[in-house]
Amino acid sequence: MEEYKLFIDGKWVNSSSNETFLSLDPSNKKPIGKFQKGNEKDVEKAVQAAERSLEEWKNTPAPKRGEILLEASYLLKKNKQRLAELVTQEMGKVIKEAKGDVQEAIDTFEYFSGEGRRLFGRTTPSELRNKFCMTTRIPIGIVGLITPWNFPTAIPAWKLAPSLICGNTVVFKPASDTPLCAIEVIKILEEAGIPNGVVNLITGPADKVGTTIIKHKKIRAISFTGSRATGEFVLKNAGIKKVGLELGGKNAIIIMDDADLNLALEGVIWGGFGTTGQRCTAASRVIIHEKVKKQFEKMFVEKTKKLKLGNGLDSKTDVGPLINENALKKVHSYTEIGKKEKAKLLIGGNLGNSKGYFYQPTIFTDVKPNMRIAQEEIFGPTICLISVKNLNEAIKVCNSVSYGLSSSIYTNNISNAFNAIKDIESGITYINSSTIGAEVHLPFGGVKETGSFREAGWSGIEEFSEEKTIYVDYSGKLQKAQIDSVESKKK
Ligand code: UN1
Repeated sequence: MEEYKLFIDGKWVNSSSNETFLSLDPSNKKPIGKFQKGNEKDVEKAVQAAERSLEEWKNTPAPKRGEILLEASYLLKKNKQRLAELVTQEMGKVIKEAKGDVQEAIDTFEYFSGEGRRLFGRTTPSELRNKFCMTTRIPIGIVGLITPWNFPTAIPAWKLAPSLICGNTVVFKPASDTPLCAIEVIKILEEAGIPNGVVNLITGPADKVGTTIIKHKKIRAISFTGSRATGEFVLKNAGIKKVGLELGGKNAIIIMDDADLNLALEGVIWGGFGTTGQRCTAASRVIIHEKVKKQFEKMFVEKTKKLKLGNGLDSKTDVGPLINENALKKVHSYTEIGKKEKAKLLIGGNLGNSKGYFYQPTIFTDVKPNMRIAQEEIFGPTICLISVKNLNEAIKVCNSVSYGLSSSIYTNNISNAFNAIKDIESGITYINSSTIGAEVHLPFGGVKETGSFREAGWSGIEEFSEEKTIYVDYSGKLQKAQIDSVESKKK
């Protein structure tokens, strides 16, 4: 079995721990490679390399940095099929979605390469004569990126591309369930010509690698996507750093009585069971108008019955495995919780084929908004149906959770749609489409306990740079803001 290395200062090296861990294919539990169990010393070396390379990288013209990102985007495209198969193998999502994952990485590198010729600042008039005011974007310095396993190429790209175009250097820790996908992304950056030390990759355990990155004084920003518990740990331990957190969701699709139910059903299946429910944006609640509840339940169960569970490389598979044993236990424990809470199990609720970490697509109905299955993030193929009397109640139920990432409403009534846009508490709202499928050139992120981070799109630039304010006084005399400007008005 192949043994993979850490990437520090442009070289692939062993960890000083001399220990490795395995990454498994979740569809058959077979190992796909050996990876370095990085530790504090490795992170320290990575930080030193990132520090050494910072001066040269931040002084490289941004359009030149952009050329490397564009090349990375081309190389990802060239390797799309191979990488997508790897995403399926290491993470489990079906091949069509795995291609989408890689495409999201391609698009992200392409988008941010263009930002190298923008990175706009602003100019604005001064309150004084012969004085010029403007802002410019400057790098933060060394940034620490910690990514989850559910989008093993796309989310690293979301964080790497804006970090790099803004002139930062990077210490990157990928999730231990998908180290190989991360290594492949870094290999592509290496091939695209990223200078030594600008990007450093450390695989390994959270308590050694993650914690050291989070606490490190020389790392000036942390960007983290993952669980709420870890997000809280980041906040408590990062010290005075820029911190960006994306901590999940309990996203709802609202279906009104005037909706196209067939369209809504497709959106629910795609948003709830796509990626086996393992997206931060997954639709895990369906808030349905009571008038159409019975009819929708029937359609929903019929369609769910036909979904084929299996290895994602098989083109006939609709739903792949969960990521690992713990995820399987967690998802099943929520089925038990739902039953205890007296929600009605319509379909599923059991483990699938035990060769891998499979779980049946599961639907609960007659769910009350305050039940745990309707409040907590399950991160699996479990959907809760909650019935409501009108839009006001639907929005109230939608907002009754602590998260606020994505949301959706199916309606053919324009005022329902606009009221939902105005009143739903979430970072993203879709009208007549599911809760998933964000595009890379728009801001992505949530409100409330999802964290107020925005990445991707123009927000990625704001997140991974600092704004510097510049005043140029060419009057040749001492001019005092707030004082002379008021005096000259009086004259
Ligand atoms: C995530 O689940 O953390 O909008 C990211 C979507 C994808 C990204 C999801 N483009 O569902």
